[in-house]
Amino acid sequence: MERTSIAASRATRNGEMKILLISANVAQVPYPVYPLGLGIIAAALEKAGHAVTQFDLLQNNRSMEAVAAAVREADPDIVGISLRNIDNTNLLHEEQYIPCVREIVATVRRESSCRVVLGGSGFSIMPEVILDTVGADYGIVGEGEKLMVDFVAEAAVGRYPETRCVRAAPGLMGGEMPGAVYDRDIMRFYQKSGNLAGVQTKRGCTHHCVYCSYPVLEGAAIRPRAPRDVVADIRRLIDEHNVGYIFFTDSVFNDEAGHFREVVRQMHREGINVPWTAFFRPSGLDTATVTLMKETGLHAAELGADASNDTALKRLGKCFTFADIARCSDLLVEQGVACAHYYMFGCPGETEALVDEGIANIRSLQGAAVFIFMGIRVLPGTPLAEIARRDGLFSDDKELLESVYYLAPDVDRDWLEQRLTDAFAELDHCVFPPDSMDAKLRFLHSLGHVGPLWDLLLRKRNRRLRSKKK
Ligand code: B12
Repeated sequence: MERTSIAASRATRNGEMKILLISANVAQVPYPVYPLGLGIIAAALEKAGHAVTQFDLLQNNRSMEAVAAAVREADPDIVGISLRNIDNTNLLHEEQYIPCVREIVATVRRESSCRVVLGGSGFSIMPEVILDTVGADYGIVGEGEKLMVDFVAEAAVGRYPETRCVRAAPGLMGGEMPGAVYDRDIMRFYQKSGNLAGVQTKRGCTHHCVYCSYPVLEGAAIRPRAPRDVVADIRRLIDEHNVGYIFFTDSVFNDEAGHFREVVRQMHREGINVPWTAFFRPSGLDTATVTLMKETGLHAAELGADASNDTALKRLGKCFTFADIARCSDLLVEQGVACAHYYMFGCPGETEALVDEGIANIRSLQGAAVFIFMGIRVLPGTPLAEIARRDGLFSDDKELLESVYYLAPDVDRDWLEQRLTDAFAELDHCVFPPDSMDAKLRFLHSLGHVGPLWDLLLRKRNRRLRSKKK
């Protein structure tokens, strides 16, 4: 630890520091998302006895004047910035969020000489490059609650880390992963877009999908939270915040080890029945499990299918086939659970013939909504990054901050865009480009509709099918 004289510590005798936490996320696709990571860091800092103020940039209309005012009002010893997204991962309509974080850091600097610490999933994917680009002092990579508390405790006595990036080996267990402090005002703002709130039931991902950063972010082993703690979070959201819909933010909800069953049983025991959704892998479900989940409020399932033909599924590192996807989708649909699938085209190994096979497979699905992406965002630390480097898509990791997308060399980009447009234009339940429904979503949310709402696509389609039959 280095001792510093830049900003003298102003900790009180009992070590209490004033911390301003800023959520830098301004993404509104597919809808604005409550800053759960920020709330968890706030919970850990409050528990350690510090005075925490949470500030949300989107709630404040992205105003840098509001950031400046928040810094003046909080007069913080340390500012922590949560960076959730680098970009919107939509090759056809790219949005970059890092310039906005640079502006926040510059604004904080104008108002205060306090240390600025970055964290969050977006940050943790490319920490060094982002730290340099936005000009913050330190960064905490990975799960931040313990390291941020340690950082603040050291700062209170004027000690700071020697390296600018501090890394958490993902390892917090059970009760060490606190529930969030959901800020009342911030929550009220996010409730206007679907009245959803995120809850985490575990961390870690045991899958090996070649493009995915989840194991990099959360580690490759499942670390469950106690089901009782998860249910306590849900209760607080319902009773204290009047939240109407829960999104379980786990990488995959239905883990092979079956922790999800424990969570669902606990919800059932405690009489929870609130609409909820989560990401599911398309295997390991049966009628009895779906029935129990429905009794706790399961309303919609998002299937991380990702590729639409068996060759691409294998090359992505998936351990299921398209037949498995269709079977799981049918099971959910038959049980009355709204089901959405996500597919990427241009996967490794894909040819134009395989694209057509994938389109036919998607068109054969019954009663599910489908979101279609073109290209795969290349993220460092993933096997896809190595494939993309070999294919000459980039040479230095720094370039990955500017969006680099993988598209199979045997598939022509213009051909693919036209093919996907033609294939799905007439189908209400198939969304391409993936953001083409966002304006409609915003309108429905503004009318007070609750949830992610893509199930409305299905209702519209089913209405049309019914009227055709008459
Ligand atoms: C669930 C999820 C969603 C859900 C959210 C549902 C909801 N209502 O909450 C949905 C499906 C809506 C979604 C949408 C999108 N998502 Co998303 N999502 C996730 C996922 C799986 C979990 C996020 C989460 O809540 N985790 C739980 C919280 C507690 O963890 P956390 O925020 O990371 O916080 C921890 C640390 O990061 C750290 N930390 C956080 N803040 C701070 C601050 C400080 C100061 C410190 C020190 C530490 C720290 O400590 C926290 C506790 O340990 C992540 C992948 C992942 N495994 O992280 C992707 C992820 C965040 N999403 C991503 C993306 C791109 C998107 C979309 C843009 C995709 C799209 N085109 O639609 C949108 C944007 C949504 C928005 N408006 O922001 C990317 C972001 C990377 C990038 N390329 O920019 C990720 C990382 C996935 C990936 N591709 O790698 N998403």
